[in-house]
Amino acid sequence: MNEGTPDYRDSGLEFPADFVFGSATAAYQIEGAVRQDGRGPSIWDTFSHTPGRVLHGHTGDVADDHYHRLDSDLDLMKRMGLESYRFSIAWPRIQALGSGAVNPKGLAFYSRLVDGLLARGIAPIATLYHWDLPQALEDRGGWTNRDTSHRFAEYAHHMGEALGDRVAMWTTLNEPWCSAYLGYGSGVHAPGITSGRAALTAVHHLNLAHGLGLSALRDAVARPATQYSATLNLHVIRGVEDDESSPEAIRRIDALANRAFTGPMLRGAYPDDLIADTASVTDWRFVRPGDLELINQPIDVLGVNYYSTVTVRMWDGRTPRATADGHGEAAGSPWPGSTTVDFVQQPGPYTDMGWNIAPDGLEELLLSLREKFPTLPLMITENGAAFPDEVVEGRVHDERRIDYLRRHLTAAHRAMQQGVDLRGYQVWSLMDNFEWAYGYTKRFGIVHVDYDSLERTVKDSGHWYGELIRGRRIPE
Ligand code: IFM
Repeated sequence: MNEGTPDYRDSGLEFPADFVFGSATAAYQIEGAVRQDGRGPSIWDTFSHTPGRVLHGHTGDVADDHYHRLDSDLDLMKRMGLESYRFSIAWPRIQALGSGAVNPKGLAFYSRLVDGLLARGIAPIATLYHWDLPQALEDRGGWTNRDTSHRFAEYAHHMGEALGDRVAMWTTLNEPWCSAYLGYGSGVHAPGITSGRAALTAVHHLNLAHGLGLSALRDAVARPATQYSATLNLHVIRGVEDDESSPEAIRRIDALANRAFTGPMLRGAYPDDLIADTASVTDWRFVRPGDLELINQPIDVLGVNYYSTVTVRMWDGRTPRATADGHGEAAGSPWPGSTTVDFVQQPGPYTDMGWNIAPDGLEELLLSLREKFPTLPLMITENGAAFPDEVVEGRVHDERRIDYLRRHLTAAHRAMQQGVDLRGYQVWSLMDNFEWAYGYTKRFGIVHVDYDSLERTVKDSGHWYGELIRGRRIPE
């Protein structure tokens, strides 16, 4: 590889012995069994059953039927050689209405999952919230209601008590950006609300839930080696060459997408420019005295989800706007107070999501996090690509996914060589699954799922990843 202009297609690069290679999923995307064993409805059940919300009317009712195939899925992970498995817990399985007594059958499922992982030598990484809010809480305002943050802390405490002796690493929230801005701003995700004010209120209550949840977990867990984290989908934002408006657009999107979370969580303050940019939308009076101290809890690792970059400029109101920002046709805007930022089509190649493949963005992100938070260890908690894979004579030849993974692992390795304290990498995703508003039309798995028979087939990328884990180096 030429050091001047890396193409990131490297092989042979070695990873340290304690670097954890695994893969990730989320409850609603794989479990199915949505009405079984006392699980209550979540906002994604409601949303997906509302006509027009999800492509082809797909729902998570069956998904990968992981709930019923737990043991064989665990065996599959073991055969693939995974060292960790990042899963999420469906809050409505634990508390059907989002509060009150816990459902023993819900707990039993996750307890069996954690035991099954440990028995196979796979470290459990548990996410408490990956978007499936109990519908009963949404009926009282969801993340726009401060009480939801307190209910989340109660749920976190229950989970810490139940699984805290065995879970290696806890993550409070997955991608609160999506929960807040896509759920309450653009409305392309559940609960489908389109209000800038609601989105910013949700941002704060999600941050508060993170802080309260982390404290509640720590109180409940006695295991000294346990690690605590949050997972953010930080945006890598680029400007349009020679466009004078780009720096302003970059600053605005950085404030909304990145610093709205890293500010309170890691520095104990919302950025002044974020408050100013959104002044026409809200006065932020939902931030009460003492909240920022509650949110600013120490974490052991920051989870980083990375897929692609965005390129922005300010829209002048006259010329036609460029493209949307890769999150589907939005009725509302996911950018409260900055709706005139224009998201420009980026150079390819692209994945099946239309997202540009940019491993340099991952290297840049990891380096910039090290610069901003020098003592904070990082873990890539999601990275991967959707392609339209097919099983042909029992095999899935997903060369493009292997290429994507190779290039992003090369980027991660390069960042580590430059001093980034990166602890692990979790491929998104273990298996094809319900891709939210896109239903089952986008395949991210390193394992193929036939949605008629639910048969699993390890893709070539899954075999390649297994080889990487065994050798601790990027294979040919
Ligand atoms: O499928 C999602 C996941 O739930 C959260 N991060 C991004 C993935 C791909 O869109």
